Amino acid sequence: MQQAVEWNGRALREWLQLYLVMDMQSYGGRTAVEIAREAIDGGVTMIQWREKSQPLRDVLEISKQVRALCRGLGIPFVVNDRVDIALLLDADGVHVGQDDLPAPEVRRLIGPDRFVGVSAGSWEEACWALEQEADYLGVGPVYGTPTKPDAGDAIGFELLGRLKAECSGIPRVGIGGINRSNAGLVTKAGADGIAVVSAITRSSNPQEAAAELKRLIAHS
Ligand code: TZP
Ligand code: MG
Repeated sequence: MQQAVEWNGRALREWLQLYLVMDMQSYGGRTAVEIAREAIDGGVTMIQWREKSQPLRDVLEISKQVRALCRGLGIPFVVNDRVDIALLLDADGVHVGQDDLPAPEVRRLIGPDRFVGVSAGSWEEACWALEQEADYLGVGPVYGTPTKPDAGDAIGFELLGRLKAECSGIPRVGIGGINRSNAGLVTKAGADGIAVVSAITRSSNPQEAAAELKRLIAHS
């Protein structure tokens, strides 16, 4: 089996620039694989597979295709929560929330060649993730979002700013309600990049949507 991508903190910061978080839903006549392909063509720098509701045999079938696409195009592929699926797909990384397997346990399972991202919505959660030696932080929800109704209240920019000032060594990506109207503000506030679901997957043109977001963060 091919090795996972070579990674380090610097590579992670680059991959976090425009991080697409997606599930297996089709939209606008496009399959998930087509959405991923167009998004990568538009400039997406990393993909997280986050599928929580579908039967696992279907999840595996579609996620294998997205994984293969990413591998072919040199785009890192991350699995949300499911270490078993990450291992089956030979993913490059795993992303966990505060209530999922702790990062050190994830690392024990996936080995040193893959990275672990952890979600944080407060300073305390970020400190905990740092103690757990997370490789990057997903910070949010920056804005409220219907995509994840249980994400909690919007936290705004304060945590991103504080992390930049006090923990600049940890790569961090903002998530939650980010779109073309606010993307530049998130990177300006201290994020290395933005993670989005609907701004790309629910766009009538995922490639253009990704390209526009990329332009906005590049000029922030
Ligand atoms: N974690 C915090 S908010 C969120 C996740 C997975 C959903 C973000 O979705 P959208 O559509 O980009 O607001
Ligand atoms: Mg989770």
